[in-house]
Amino acid sequence: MIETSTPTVIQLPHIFDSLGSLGIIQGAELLPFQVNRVYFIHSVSEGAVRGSHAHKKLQQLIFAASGSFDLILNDGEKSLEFQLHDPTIAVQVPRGYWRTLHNFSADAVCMVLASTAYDESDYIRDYDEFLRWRKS
Ligand code: T46
Repeated sequence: MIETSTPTVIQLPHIFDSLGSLGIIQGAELLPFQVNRVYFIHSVSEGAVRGSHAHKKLQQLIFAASGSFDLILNDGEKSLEFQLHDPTIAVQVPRGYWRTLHNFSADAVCMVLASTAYDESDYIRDYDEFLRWRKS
């Protein structure tokens, strides 16, 4: 069985004042990994489902910088669902979880901080292969 840690909800520090809100992600203090890539998903087509894959090594922090979407994380046996709609709340995604993102609002911006550069060989895009990998 592949060893992974558990997805964790993290409160992102923010400074709120009369001008608005400023969120801070200072990697070493908040995350168990170094951030080597940041990407974001926006203008998602109505009804689109994104993700539907797992990563063998990649760790991520995912949050809704704007709008809302649902994130489902599956370890091959059970699923956890997170409704992300608040830029002060993020989910730390360990390696080895099948993720599905759906129910995007029109204004949703999905921010992802990732532990490694893009590497297609880190992806498992077939669910049966994912189940075999988890059991290996
Ligand atoms: C994840 C969810 C939340 C790149 O060239 N570089 C990159 O850094 C990324 C992330 C993607 N791409 C290419 C690969 C595909 O040709 O962009 C295209 C779309 O990627 P993908 O179909 O993997 O997009 P999503 O939204 O299904 O998944 C992405 C991430 O891949 C994944 O790590 O967790 O966002």
